[in-house]
Amino acid sequence: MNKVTAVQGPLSAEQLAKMNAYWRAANYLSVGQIYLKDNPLLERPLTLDDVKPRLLGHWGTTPGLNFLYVHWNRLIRERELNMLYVIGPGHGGPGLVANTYLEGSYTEIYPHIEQNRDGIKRLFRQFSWPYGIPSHVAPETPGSIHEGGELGYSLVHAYGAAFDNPDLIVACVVGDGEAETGPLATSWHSNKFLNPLTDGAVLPILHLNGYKIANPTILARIPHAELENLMRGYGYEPFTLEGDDPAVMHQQAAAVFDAMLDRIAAIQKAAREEGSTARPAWPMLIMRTPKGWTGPKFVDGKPVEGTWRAHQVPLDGIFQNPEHLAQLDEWMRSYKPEELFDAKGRFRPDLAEMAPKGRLRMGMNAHSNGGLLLKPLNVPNFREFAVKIEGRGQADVESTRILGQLLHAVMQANREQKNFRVFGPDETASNRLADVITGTGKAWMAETLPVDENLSETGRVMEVLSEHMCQGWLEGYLLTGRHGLFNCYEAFIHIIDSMANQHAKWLKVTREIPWRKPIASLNYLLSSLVWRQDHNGFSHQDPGFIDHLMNKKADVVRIYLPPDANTLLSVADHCLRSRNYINLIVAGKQPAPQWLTIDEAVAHCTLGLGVWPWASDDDPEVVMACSGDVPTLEALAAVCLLRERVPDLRIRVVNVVDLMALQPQSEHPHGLPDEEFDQLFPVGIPVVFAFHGYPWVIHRLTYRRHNHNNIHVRGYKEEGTTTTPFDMCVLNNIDRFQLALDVIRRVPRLAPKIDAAEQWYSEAIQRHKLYVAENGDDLPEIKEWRWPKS
Ligand SMILES: Cc1ncc(C[n+]2csc(CCOP(=O)(O)OP(=O)(O)O)c2C)c(N)n1
Ligand SMILES: [Mg+2]
Repeated sequence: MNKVTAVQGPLSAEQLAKMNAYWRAANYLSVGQIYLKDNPLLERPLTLDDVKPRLLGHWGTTPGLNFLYVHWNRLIRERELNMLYVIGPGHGGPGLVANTYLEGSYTEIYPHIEQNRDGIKRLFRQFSWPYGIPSHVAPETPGSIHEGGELGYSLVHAYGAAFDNPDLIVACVVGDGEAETGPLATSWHSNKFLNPLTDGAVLPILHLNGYKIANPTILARIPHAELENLMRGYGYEPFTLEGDDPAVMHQQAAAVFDAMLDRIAAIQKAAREEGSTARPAWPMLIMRTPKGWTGPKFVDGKPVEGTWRAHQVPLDGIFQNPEHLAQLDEWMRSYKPEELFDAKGRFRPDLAEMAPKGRLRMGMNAHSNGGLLLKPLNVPNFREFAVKIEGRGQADVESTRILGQLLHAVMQANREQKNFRVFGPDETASNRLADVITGTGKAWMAETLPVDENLSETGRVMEVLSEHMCQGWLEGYLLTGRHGLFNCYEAFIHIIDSMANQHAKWLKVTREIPWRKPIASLNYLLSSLVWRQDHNGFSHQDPGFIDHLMNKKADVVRIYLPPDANTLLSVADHCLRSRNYINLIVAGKQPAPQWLTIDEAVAHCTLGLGVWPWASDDDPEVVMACSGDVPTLEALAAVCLLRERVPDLRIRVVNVVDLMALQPQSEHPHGLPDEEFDQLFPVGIPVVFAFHGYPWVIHRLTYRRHNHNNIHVRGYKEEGTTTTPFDMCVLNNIDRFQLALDVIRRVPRLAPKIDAAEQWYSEAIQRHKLYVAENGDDLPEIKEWRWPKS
């Protein structure tokens, strides 16, 4: 392995030998991280005292990743490439740490990891060590925008990074196991959205090491021609690199990468200089190398290199088995560390100089620390789009349509700096955001027909029926310093629950890493909501993404339920300008009454929740709380019913826009101080709360509040079908009659009225049910109900 004989190819003999030495150094440092806590340069025979007590890490994927790093370094230097390296199998963390150390980035960012023996010792010791660094490519790893812990998102992140970055090349390793995941399988189609004129390039490498943890991979066990055809079918031009002899492989790799980069350059030239608008077949590489390449070939008589057994720690049980210790010693010495590091432990200068310099080093690429490049989004004055309120609740407006107008203006205002995109799974128009498409177009590099509308090679709205792709593209886009918004049907956003988890984790950790600069927030707009699935029914009814996000760190998540268009504008403006959050905005698209003037909306959103004085009495006996547009409508209608039935009842209406304000301040930065909460919801006063989502969300948020025992919540309780909007409320007991009855039941002095109220409730619901069954629509008095004009 170490004796690299000259083989014909683009590399000179010296270059080949040095590249191989560099690769040996990266592999040596990778193995060292997994195993050693001392004796970093193997200056004495290994003893058990040198070995970590817990061997935690993944070797199998690492030598392949290291091999590519060395080759990217050559190409970056020779071609002055601006290159980002995205690693799908992020469990190959030791490799990325090793390489960023060798190129000097690591020491620059973490000066205590010096370029000497002590530094290497610390480098080894910190890996997978309590309070050290994670075993995966993580936010702590320089050069990374991708954790890779949860497999499946590498390619979509790579594309997200490449959009609107015409000078960037994103080399992306896809694990052959990772390639079996749903998100990755669909991500190949991203090439139908990448424009060589205005976007950068993605260079996918399918790392066909043949195995996952315990099984072969599908793509390694189909005929090579079938695999090539699969890639051709996805629209790529497949190249292949196969073998295990380093000398041959370095030459072949250099030749194949030269060819692939020439191909990328030709595609870009055709688009940028020759006016070609054709969708190109971008090159991709199938790299067939052994799993655990250069590691132990056999352990305890069983084959390891080139098999699934190489996945994690090929030699375990070192403390029980002296033979394994000897084998580790032999394996590590096979890289000849004494030839790679000088007596002080410094990487040999003639090898070190093979790395690119400054920002060209992949560990230092500014795109991997997107906050460095982040330009603030130009957000035009949202007040210009305000809905005029002439009488509360009188006009019906589609709130998201108003937001669409703002988003359109945002798109125009950032046309020059090209750093804003809107993503959605085929529902942007359905969610009434069509204005953002007008004049902007939807990105589309595939075929178009005369019947198509608004498809454009330079479109900035990204629509694909894959929530995974929308989410992944947006993440890649944000992590490289841009802005965006993901609009989705409420029920189906759950498809990316897990991706949202991972992004939340990334944000949580980066907040604690000083050199990671803040990035734009990930903004979700959920529309097509649970309450208004008139034609779609039960399958489309699920407000549970709120519950899901609530589990995340309070520092990271914000959840807003604007009740009308003006509050939606104010919330959206705030979210688009924010940093390092996941903002969830839940807002309806159906025509709905409008409540607040724009000034009131801004004031209300600033507080997050508050009394609506125009609907409230002084010295309340009951609080009618509401959050979400439909619950707000029902709560206000209930207030009117109560004023008719119990004219002397004193009611306070509190609306909640910022859900997190309900939590105590100790739990969330937006939490309302207890004294203020007690003023809104006085101790001893019953609260009837109409909530957009699952009712226990409100209990969870308020359980430490003094008045919690008096908070009674109505919300979605998993009752649904294809029915009328008001019947949905009735089915889930959040309708105005139920809320009014709840109030009568809860206010002590109204106890004598309960029987009559229950009778009244039954009659009202019966009348409603009969009418709906007969007419297929809601009662006119329900549909046409308006807040009384003052
Ligand atoms: C979504 C997901 N499912 C399962 C795992 C557990 N896991 C970690 S590594 C691995 C095998 C990965 O195989 P491959 O992508 O081929 O990577 P490599 O062979 O390069 O290690 C699995 C299943 C995971 N990390 N993510
Ligand atoms: Mg594999």
